[in-house]
Amino acid sequence: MKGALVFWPPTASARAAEVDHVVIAFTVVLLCLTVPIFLFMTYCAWKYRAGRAADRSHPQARNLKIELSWMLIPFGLALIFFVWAARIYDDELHPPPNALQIDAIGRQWMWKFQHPGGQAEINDLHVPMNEPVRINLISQDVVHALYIPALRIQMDAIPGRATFLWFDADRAGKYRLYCSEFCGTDHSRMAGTLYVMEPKDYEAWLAAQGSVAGLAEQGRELFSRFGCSGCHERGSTVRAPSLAGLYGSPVPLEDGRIVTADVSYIMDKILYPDQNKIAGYKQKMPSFDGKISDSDLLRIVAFIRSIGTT
Ligand code: HEC
Ligand SMILES: [Cu+2]
Repeated sequence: MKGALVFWPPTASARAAEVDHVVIAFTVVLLCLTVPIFLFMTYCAWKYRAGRAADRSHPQARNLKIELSWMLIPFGLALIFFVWAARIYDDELHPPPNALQIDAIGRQWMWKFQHPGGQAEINDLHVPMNEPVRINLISQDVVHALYIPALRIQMDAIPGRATFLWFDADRAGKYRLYCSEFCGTDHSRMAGTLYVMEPKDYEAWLAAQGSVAGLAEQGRELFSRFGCSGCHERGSTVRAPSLAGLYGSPVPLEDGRIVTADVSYIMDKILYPDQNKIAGYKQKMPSFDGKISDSDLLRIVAFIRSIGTT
Protein backbone atom coordinates (compact mmCIF):
# COMPACT_ATOMS: atom_id res chain seq x y z
CA MET A 1 0.00 0.00 0.00
CA LYS A 2 1.45 3.29 -1.01
CA GLY A 3 1.63 5.92 1.67
CA ALA A 4 0.26 3.64 4.37
CA LEU A 5 2.19 3.37 7.59
CA VAL A 6 3.77 -0.05 7.95
CA PHE A 7 3.95 -1.04 11.58
CA TRP A 8 5.25 -4.52 10.94
CA PRO A 9 7.07 -5.34 7.69
CA PRO A 10 6.18 -8.51 5.75
CA THR A 11 8.20 -11.61 6.52
CA ALA A 12 10.01 -13.20 3.59
CA SER A 13 12.41 -15.74 5.09
CA ALA A 14 12.52 -18.37 7.82
CA ARG A 15 15.17 -16.37 9.64
CA ALA A 16 13.01 -13.25 9.53
CA ALA A 17 10.20 -15.24 11.16
CA GLU A 18 12.63 -16.44 13.80
CA VAL A 19 13.72 -12.84 14.52
CA ASP A 20 10.05 -11.94 14.98
CA HIS A 21 9.62 -14.81 17.45
CA VAL A 22 12.49 -13.50 19.56
CA VAL A 23 11.13 -9.95 19.49
CA ILE A 24 7.58 -11.00 20.36
CA ALA A 25 8.64 -13.45 23.08
CA PHE A 26 10.97 -10.88 24.62
CA THR A 27 8.23 -8.26 24.61
CA VAL A 28 5.82 -10.68 26.29
CA VAL A 29 8.37 -11.53 28.99
CA LEU A 30 9.10 -7.86 29.60
CA LEU A 31 5.37 -7.14 29.93
CA CYS A 32 4.99 -10.05 32.39
CA LEU A 33 7.82 -8.61 34.48
CA THR A 34 6.83 -4.94 34.41
CA VAL A 35 3.02 -4.84 34.30
CA PRO A 36 2.59 -6.45 37.78
CA ILE A 37 5.09 -3.97 39.24
CA PHE A 38 3.20 -0.98 37.86
CA LEU A 39 -0.13 -2.43 38.99
CA PHE A 40 1.28 -2.96 42.47
CA MET A 41 2.67 0.61 42.53
CA THR A 42 -0.74 1.96 41.58
CA TYR A 43 -2.38 -0.17 44.25
CA CYS A 44 0.07 1.07 46.92
CA ALA A 45 -0.38 4.68 45.87
CA TRP A 46 -4.09 4.23 46.34
CA LYS A 47 -3.80 2.25 49.60
CA TYR A 48 -1.31 4.54 51.34
CA ARG A 49 -2.60 7.85 50.04
CA ALA A 50 -2.63 10.79 52.46
CA GLY A 51 -5.46 10.74 54.95
CA ARG A 52 -6.08 7.03 54.72
CA ALA A 53 -5.85 4.97 57.89
CA ALA A 54 -3.45 2.27 56.71
CA ASP A 55 -0.85 0.38 58.71
CA ARG A 56 2.39 2.34 58.21
CA SER A 57 4.52 0.65 60.87
CA HIS A 58 6.87 -0.84 58.22
CA PRO A 59 8.35 -3.79 60.11
CA GLN A 60 11.62 -5.38 58.95
CA ALA A 61 10.86 -8.13 56.48
CA ARG A 62 13.28 -10.48 54.79
CA ASN A 63 12.53 -13.42 52.62
CA LEU A 64 15.53 -15.10 51.05
CA LYS A 65 13.40 -17.26 48.78
CA ILE A 66 11.69 -14.25 47.23
CA GLU A 67 14.95 -12.33 46.88
CA LEU A 68 16.70 -15.24 45.20
CA SER A 69 13.80 -15.92 42.89
CA TRP A 70 13.60 -12.38 41.60
CA MET A 71 17.27 -12.49 40.79
CA LEU A 72 17.57 -16.00 39.39
CA ILE A 73 14.38 -16.18 37.30
CA PRO A 74 15.07 -13.02 35.23
CA PHE A 75 18.71 -14.11 34.95
CA GLY A 76 17.67 -17.49 33.55
CA LEU A 77 15.23 -15.83 31.17
CA ALA A 78 17.90 -13.41 29.97
CA LEU A 79 20.22 -16.36 29.33
CA ILE A 80 17.58 -18.15 27.28
CA PHE A 81 17.15 -15.08 25.11
CA PHE A 82 20.89 -14.65 24.83
CA VAL A 83 21.38 -18.17 23.50
CA TRP A 84 18.36 -17.92 21.20
CA ALA A 85 19.47 -14.60 19.68
CA ALA A 86 23.14 -15.66 19.50
CA ARG A 87 22.12 -18.65 17.38
CA ILE A 88 20.39 -16.38 14.89
CA TYR A 89 23.43 -14.11 14.86
CA ASP A 90 25.68 -17.09 14.25
CA ASP A 91 23.48 -18.16 11.34
CA GLU A 92 23.81 -14.64 9.88
CA LEU A 93 27.60 -14.92 10.02
CA HIS A 94 27.82 -18.27 8.26
CA PRO A 95 26.49 -18.25 4.71
CA PRO A 96 26.41 -21.66 3.04
CA PRO A 97 29.47 -22.00 0.76
CA ASN A 98 27.26 -22.78 -2.25
CA ALA A 99 25.27 -19.53 -1.91
CA LEU A 100 24.62 -17.51 -5.06
CA GLN A 101 26.98 -14.55 -4.82
CA ILE A 102 25.76 -11.12 -5.84
CA ASP A 103 27.91 -8.01 -5.46
CA ALA A 104 26.46 -4.77 -4.12
CA ILE A 105 28.17 -1.42 -4.41
CA GLY A 106 26.89 1.53 -2.41
CA ARG A 107 27.61 4.98 -3.67
CA GLN A 108 26.10 8.44 -3.30
CA TRP A 109 23.20 7.83 -3.92
CA MET A 110 22.36 4.47 -5.33
CA TRP A 111 22.82 0.77 -4.95
CA LYS A 112 24.41 -1.11 -7.82
CA PHE A 113 24.06 -4.88 -7.91
CA GLN A 114 26.14 -7.21 -10.09
CA HIS A 115 25.04 -10.79 -10.75
CA PRO A 116 27.56 -13.59 -11.39
CA GLY A 117 26.56 -13.64 -15.06
CA GLY A 118 27.58 -9.97 -15.38
CA GLN A 119 24.02 -8.57 -15.31
CA ALA A 120 23.97 -5.30 -13.41
CA GLU A 121 21.03 -3.34 -12.01
CA ILE A 122 20.58 -0.09 -10.12
CA ASN A 123 18.40 0.06 -6.98
CA ASP A 124 16.54 -3.10 -7.99
CA LEU A 125 17.66 -6.51 -6.90
CA HIS A 126 16.30 -9.72 -8.42
CA VAL A 127 16.96 -12.95 -6.54
CA PRO A 128 15.69 -16.52 -6.79
CA MET A 129 13.42 -17.92 -4.10
CA ASN A 130 14.49 -20.80 -1.84
CA GLU A 131 18.13 -20.43 -2.66
CA PRO A 132 20.77 -19.01 -0.33
CA VAL A 133 21.98 -15.65 -1.65
CA ARG A 134 25.10 -13.95 -0.40
CA ILE A 135 25.46 -10.22 -1.04
CA ASN A 136 29.06 -9.00 -1.03
CA LEU A 137 28.95 -5.36 0.04
CA ILE A 138 31.35 -2.56 -0.61
CA SER A 139 31.13 1.22 -0.74
CA GLN A 140 32.67 3.58 -3.22
CA ASP A 141 32.56 6.71 -1.06
CA VAL A 142 31.09 6.93 2.44
CA VAL A 143 29.54 4.43 4.83
CA HIS A 144 26.18 3.14 3.60
CA ALA A 145 24.11 0.27 4.92
CA LEU A 146 21.93 -2.15 3.03
CA TYR A 147 18.69 -2.77 4.89
CA ILE A 148 15.96 -5.20 3.82
CA PRO A 149 13.20 -5.09 6.45
CA ALA A 150 11.27 -8.09 5.07
CA LEU A 151 14.35 -10.24 5.65
CA ARG A 152 15.23 -8.53 8.96
CA ILE A 153 18.79 -8.00 7.81
CA GLN A 154 21.06 -4.99 7.59
CA MET A 155 24.78 -4.56 7.02
CA ASP A 156 27.13 -1.63 6.60
CA ALA A 157 28.89 -1.04 3.29
CA ILE A 158 32.26 0.43 4.20
CA PRO A 159 34.80 1.99 1.82
CA GLY A 160 37.85 -0.23 1.41
CA ARG A 161 36.38 -3.13 3.30
CA ALA A 162 34.32 -6.13 2.24
CA THR A 163 31.26 -7.02 4.26
CA PHE A 164 28.39 -9.34 3.42
CA LEU A 165 24.95 -10.47 4.35
CA TRP A 166 23.06 -13.54 3.28
CA PHE A 167 19.51 -14.75 3.21
CA ASP A 168 17.29 -17.50 1.94
CA ALA A 169 14.01 -15.87 0.93
CA ASP A 170 11.07 -18.25 0.92
CA ARG A 171 8.22 -16.07 -0.25
CA ALA A 172 8.06 -14.62 -3.74
CA GLY A 173 7.15 -10.97 -3.94
CA LYS A 174 8.29 -7.37 -4.04
CA TYR A 175 9.95 -5.92 -0.96
CA ARG A 176 11.62 -2.64 -0.13
CA LEU A 177 15.34 -2.18 0.36
CA TYR A 178 16.99 0.88 1.84
CA CYS A 179 20.20 2.59 2.73
CA SER A 180 19.95 2.86 6.50
CA GLU A 181 23.09 4.89 7.17
CA PHE A 182 22.75 8.64 6.70
CA CYS A 183 25.06 9.29 3.75
CA GLY A 184 24.37 12.81 2.48
CA THR A 185 21.80 14.94 0.67
CA ASP A 186 19.93 12.22 -1.21
CA HIS A 187 20.25 9.53 1.41
CA SER A 188 16.47 9.24 1.65
CA ARG A 189 16.26 8.39 -2.05
CA MET A 190 18.84 5.64 -1.82
CA ALA A 191 16.23 2.92 -1.81
CA GLY A 192 14.93 0.29 -4.15
CA THR A 193 13.02 -2.93 -4.59
CA LEU A 194 13.92 -6.52 -3.89
CA TYR A 195 12.21 -8.98 -6.23
CA VAL A 196 12.09 -12.50 -4.86
CA MET A 197 11.26 -14.74 -7.84
CA GLU A 198 10.53 -18.35 -8.64
CA PRO A 199 13.88 -19.82 -9.80
CA LYS A 200 12.58 -20.20 -13.39
CA ASP A 201 11.43 -16.57 -13.43
CA TYR A 202 14.83 -15.52 -12.15
CA GLU A 203 16.52 -17.47 -14.96
CA ALA A 204 14.18 -15.80 -17.45
CA TRP A 205 14.96 -12.40 -15.96
CA LEU A 206 18.71 -13.04 -16.24
CA ALA A 207 18.32 -14.13 -19.84
CA ALA A 208 16.22 -11.05 -20.66
CA GLN A 209 19.10 -8.78 -19.63
CA GLY A 210 20.76 -9.56 -22.94
CA SER A 211 24.13 -11.18 -23.36
CA VAL A 212 26.80 -9.60 -21.26
CA ALA A 213 30.22 -10.96 -20.56
CA GLY A 214 30.10 -12.75 -17.22
CA LEU A 215 31.60 -10.92 -14.27
CA ALA A 216 34.43 -13.42 -14.14
CA GLU A 217 35.13 -12.95 -17.83
CA GLN A 218 35.25 -9.18 -17.39
CA GLY A 219 37.53 -9.79 -14.41
CA ARG A 220 39.91 -11.92 -16.46
CA GLU A 221 40.31 -9.02 -18.87
CA LEU A 222 41.03 -6.59 -16.01
CA PHE A 223 43.43 -9.10 -14.49
CA SER A 224 45.70 -8.54 -17.49
CA ARG A 225 44.94 -4.84 -17.83
CA PHE A 226 46.00 -4.08 -14.24
CA GLY A 227 49.13 -6.18 -14.67
CA CYS A 228 48.17 -8.83 -12.15
CA SER A 229 48.86 -11.56 -14.68
CA GLY A 230 52.41 -10.24 -15.15
CA CYS A 231 53.26 -11.50 -11.68
CA HIS A 232 50.64 -14.14 -11.02
CA GLU A 233 50.78 -16.21 -14.17
CA ARG A 234 53.21 -18.96 -14.98
CA GLY A 235 56.45 -17.77 -16.57
CA SER A 236 56.62 -14.53 -14.57
CA THR A 237 59.96 -13.47 -13.15
CA VAL A 238 58.41 -12.39 -9.84
CA ARG A 239 57.73 -15.28 -7.50
CA ALA A 240 54.05 -14.75 -6.80
CA PRO A 241 51.56 -17.40 -5.71
CA SER A 242 49.28 -18.90 -8.33
CA LEU A 243 45.70 -17.78 -7.74
CA ALA A 244 44.13 -20.92 -9.23
CA GLY A 245 42.37 -22.86 -6.52
CA LEU A 246 42.95 -20.03 -4.02
CA TYR A 247 39.32 -19.12 -3.35
CA GLY A 248 37.98 -20.89 -0.27
CA SER A 249 41.28 -22.53 0.59
CA PRO A 250 43.35 -21.96 3.74
CA VAL A 251 46.35 -19.60 3.43
CA PRO A 252 49.22 -19.86 5.92
CA LEU A 253 50.47 -16.37 6.83
CA GLU A 254 53.94 -15.27 7.82
CA ASP A 255 52.83 -14.59 11.39
CA GLY A 256 51.61 -18.16 11.83
CA ARG A 257 47.89 -17.53 11.41
CA ILE A 258 45.94 -19.51 8.85
CA VAL A 259 43.12 -17.61 7.15
CA THR A 260 40.52 -18.67 4.62
CA ALA A 261 40.80 -16.96 1.25
CA ASP A 262 37.28 -15.52 1.10
CA VAL A 263 36.07 -12.41 -0.69
CA SER A 264 37.26 -10.02 2.02
CA TYR A 265 40.70 -11.64 2.26
CA ILE A 266 41.21 -11.35 -1.51
CA MET A 267 39.97 -7.75 -1.59
CA ASP A 268 42.20 -6.82 1.35
CA LYS A 269 45.17 -8.39 -0.42
CA ILE A 270 44.56 -6.31 -3.55
CA LEU A 271 44.04 -3.04 -1.66
CA TYR A 272 46.46 -3.51 1.23
CA PRO A 273 48.97 -6.21 0.22
CA ASP A 274 51.28 -5.40 3.13
CA GLN A 275 48.71 -6.75 5.55
CA ASN A 276 48.41 -10.53 5.84
CA LYS A 277 51.83 -11.37 4.43
CA ILE A 278 51.90 -14.91 3.11
CA ALA A 279 54.37 -17.44 4.46
CA GLY A 280 57.11 -18.31 1.99
CA TYR A 281 56.81 -15.25 -0.29
CA LYS A 282 58.51 -11.88 -0.52
CA GLN A 283 55.86 -9.17 -0.43
CA LYS A 284 56.38 -7.43 -3.76
CA MET A 285 52.81 -6.74 -4.68
CA PRO A 286 51.90 -3.04 -5.13
CA SER A 287 48.79 -1.67 -3.46
CA PHE A 288 45.85 -1.03 -5.79
CA ASP A 289 44.06 1.15 -3.26
CA GLY A 290 42.68 4.18 -5.15
CA LYS A 291 43.83 2.81 -8.49
CA ILE A 292 40.96 0.49 -9.17
CA SER A 293 37.25 1.21 -9.06
CA ASP A 294 35.07 -0.86 -6.79
CA SER A 295 33.14 -2.40 -9.67
CA ASP A 296 36.40 -3.49 -11.26
CA LEU A 297 37.70 -4.78 -7.95
CA LEU A 298 34.62 -6.95 -7.58
CA ARG A 299 35.02 -8.17 -11.18
CA ILE A 300 38.59 -9.24 -10.48
CA VAL A 301 37.48 -10.96 -7.29
CA ALA A 302 34.80 -12.75 -9.33
CA PHE A 303 37.49 -13.90 -11.73
CA ILE A 304 39.66 -15.21 -8.88
CA ARG A 305 36.57 -16.89 -7.45
CA SER A 306 35.89 -18.56 -10.80
CA ILE A 307 39.37 -20.06 -11.04
CA GLY A 308 39.08 -21.08 -7.41
CA THR A 309 36.91 -24.03 -8.19
CA THR A 310 38.60 -25.27 -11.33
C1 HEC B 1 54.67 -6.99 -8.85
C2 HEC B 1 54.05 -8.27 -8.80
C3 HEC B 1 52.58 -8.39 -8.45
C4 HEC B 1 51.53 -7.75 -9.05
C5 HEC B 1 51.55 -6.72 -10.16
C6 HEC B 1 50.35 -8.26 -8.40
N1 HEC B 1 50.69 -9.16 -7.43
FE1 HEC B 1 49.41 -10.16 -6.22
N2 HEC B 1 50.97 -10.94 -5.18
C7 HEC B 1 52.30 -10.76 -5.50
C8 HEC B 1 53.11 -11.42 -4.50
C9 HEC B 1 54.63 -11.48 -4.48
C10 HEC B 1 52.22 -12.01 -3.58
C11 HEC B 1 52.54 -12.81 -2.32
C12 HEC B 1 53.24 -11.98 -1.30
C13 HEC B 1 52.51 -11.73 -0.02
O1 HEC B 1 51.49 -11.05 -0.08
O2 HEC B 1 52.96 -12.18 1.00
C14 HEC B 1 50.90 -11.69 -4.05
C15 HEC B 1 49.69 -12.11 -3.42
C16 HEC B 1 48.45 -11.96 -3.96
C17 HEC B 1 47.27 -12.57 -3.44
C18 HEC B 1 47.20 -13.52 -2.26
C19 HEC B 1 47.51 -14.89 -2.80
C20 HEC B 1 47.44 -16.01 -1.79
O3 HEC B 1 47.93 -17.12 -2.12
O4 HEC B 1 46.90 -15.81 -0.71
C21 HEC B 1 46.23 -12.18 -4.23
C22 HEC B 1 44.78 -12.58 -4.10
C23 HEC B 1 46.78 -11.32 -5.25
N3 HEC B 1 48.12 -11.21 -5.06
C24 HEC B 1 46.03 -10.73 -6.25
C25 HEC B 1 46.55 -9.81 -7.15
C26 HEC B 1 45.75 -9.05 -8.10
C27 HEC B 1 44.25 -9.20 -8.25
C28 HEC B 1 46.59 -8.24 -8.76
C29 HEC B 1 46.22 -7.20 -9.81
C30 HEC B 1 45.19 -6.23 -9.44
C31 HEC B 1 47.92 -8.50 -8.26
N4 HEC B 1 47.86 -9.46 -7.29
C32 HEC B 1 49.05 -7.88 -8.73
C33 HEC B 1 52.80 -10.07 -6.59
C34 HEC B 1 52.04 -9.26 -7.42
CU1 LIG C 1 23.65 5.55 1.54
